[in-house]
Amino acid sequence: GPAPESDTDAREWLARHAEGFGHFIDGRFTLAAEGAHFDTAEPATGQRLARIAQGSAKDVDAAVAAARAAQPGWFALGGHGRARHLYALARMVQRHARLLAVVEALDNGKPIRETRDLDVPLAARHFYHHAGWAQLQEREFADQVPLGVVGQIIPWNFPLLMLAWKIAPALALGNTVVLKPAEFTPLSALLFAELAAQAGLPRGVLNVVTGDGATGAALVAHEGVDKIAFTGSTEVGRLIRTATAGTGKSLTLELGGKSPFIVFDDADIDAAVEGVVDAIWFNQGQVCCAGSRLLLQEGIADDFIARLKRRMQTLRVGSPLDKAIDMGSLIDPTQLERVRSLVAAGVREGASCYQAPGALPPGGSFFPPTLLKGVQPASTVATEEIFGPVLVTMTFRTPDEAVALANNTRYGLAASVWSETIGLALGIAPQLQAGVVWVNATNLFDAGVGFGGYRESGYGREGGREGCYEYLKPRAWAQRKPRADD
Ligand code: TXE
Repeated sequence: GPAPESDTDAREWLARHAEGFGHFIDGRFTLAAEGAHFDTAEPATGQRLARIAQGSAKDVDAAVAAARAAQPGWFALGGHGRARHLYALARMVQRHARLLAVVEALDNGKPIRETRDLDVPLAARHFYHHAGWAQLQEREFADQVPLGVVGQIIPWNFPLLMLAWKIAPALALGNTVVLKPAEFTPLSALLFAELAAQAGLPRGVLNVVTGDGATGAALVAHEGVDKIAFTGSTEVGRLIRTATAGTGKSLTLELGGKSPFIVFDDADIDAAVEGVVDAIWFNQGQVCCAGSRLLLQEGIADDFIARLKRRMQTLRVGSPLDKAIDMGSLIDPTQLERVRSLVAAGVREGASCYQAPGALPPGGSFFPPTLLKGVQPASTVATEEIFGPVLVTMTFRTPDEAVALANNTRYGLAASVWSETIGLALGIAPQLQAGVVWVNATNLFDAGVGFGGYRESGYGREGGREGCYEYLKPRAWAQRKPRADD
C-alpha cells in the first residue's frame, strides 16, 4: 500500500506547544501554564497528545468581553469587508490543508483520507460559501440585524468542520464568537485560531476557550452572550435548553439521530450496499446523521445482508495516518465501552451479531464494522443512538410498513430511500420525518442547503439562507409620514 501520511509537521507544531496550549482571546493566546489544564490522548494509540487549558468562568468572561468589544466594529466593516476576511480564512484552510488534516486525524482517530478529502475541503468551502452571503447581506437581509455575541459549543466527531459550520455564518453576518471545542479534540480549533490571527482577522472577532462541559456550561450561563449554538448529545442539548429558558438568549440545537436507510426490492443493490458502507462506517459511525437503521424489503433481505457481509470483510480498520484504511479508532475508551455494551445488549435482546473478521490494531479504541440482524423495533439497539460502527437491520413488507418503521424514533435528522421506481421513492420521501431525505444517496452535504433536525434531533438549520437567519434577528422600523405642511 501507499506510505503512511507523514506527521512530521504536526509533531513539530505540537512540540512548539509542548508546555501547553492557552485560550485564544482578543487575538492572542493566553499563557498556557496559568490555571487548570488537562491532557488529551491520541485515540488510535492511547498516548498523550497535548496539554490543554481548562477554561474557567473567568476565561469565558474575558472571551465574551473581547467578543462584545469587537462586535460593533466587525459589523461596521459591512458585508464586503467581512467577506474579504472570510475568503482569507478559506484560503488559509486550503494553504494549511495537509497540516490540518494530519492534526485532525491524530486528535480524533479518523482516517487521513477522510480528513484530507472531506473535513478540510468542506470546511474551506463553508467559509467561501458564507463569504458570498456576507457580500449579499445588505441586499438580502436588509430588514435583519446580527444577534451580537454568539457562544458556540461543538462536539468531537468533526472538530474542524463543525467549527466552520458554526463560525462561518456567525461571522459572515456580523456577529462575534466565543467557541468552545470538545475536550477530546481541541487541536484543530487552536490551529485554526493561529491561522486566523495570521490571516489578519481583527482581534476579538473569534475567541476560542477550551475545556470540558463545565466550560461549556459557563458559556451558556454568561449574561453577555446573545445566542448559543450547540451540536452534541441530546442529553446536553436538553440541559442547555433548560439553562437558557427564561433568558433572552436565542438557541439552536443539532443533536443525535437514528436515521433510517430504506432499501426496496427494486433498488440498485450494488449502489445501495456502497451507500450503507458510507452511511454507517464513515467516521467509525460517529456521525449524527449516520444511517444506523437498515430497513430492507423482505424479498431482498437475505441476499442484501449476504452481500453486505462480504463487503464488510474488505473494510480495513487501522492507523489513521495509513492512507489505505477505511476506518480508524473511536474517540476514546469510554465511547468504545459504550458501543461494546450496546452491542451486548442487542445480543441479549435477541439480535444476531456479525463482525468482520481480522485483527484490530493494538492500543487504541478500535471497534470492527458490526451488523446486528433480527432486531426488534422496540429494542435498545433499534431505538438508542449507538454513535459507533454498528448497523441494525430490520425488514418490512409494504411501503407503508417502511414509513412506519422509519418514523418509529424520537429522532429525525436524516433518512435515505433506495428504489429504482421514481414514483415509489418520491412518494415515500415526503412521508419521512427527517430534516433531510436522500433518494438513492446518502451523506450528501452542501454549504448552500440548511442541515438540521426534527423532533429530538434539535432545531435550527446550518448552511444556506436558512442557516443565515439563525444568526440574524428581524428589525422592523416605521417612520411618521411627513405632514403636508412640513
Ligand atoms: O457529547 P456532549 P459527548 C452523542 C453520542 C455520544 C454522546 C456523548 O451519542 O456517545 O453524545 O458524547 C459540551 N453545558 N453525540 O459526551 O457531552 C462538551 O464539552 C454546555 C452526538 O462528547 O454532548 C462538548 O464540547 N456544554 C453528537 C459538547 O458539549 C456542555 C456529537 C458535546 O459534548 C455541557 C457528539 C454542558 N452541561 C456526541 N456538557 C452529534 N449529534 O453529532 C458537555 N458540553
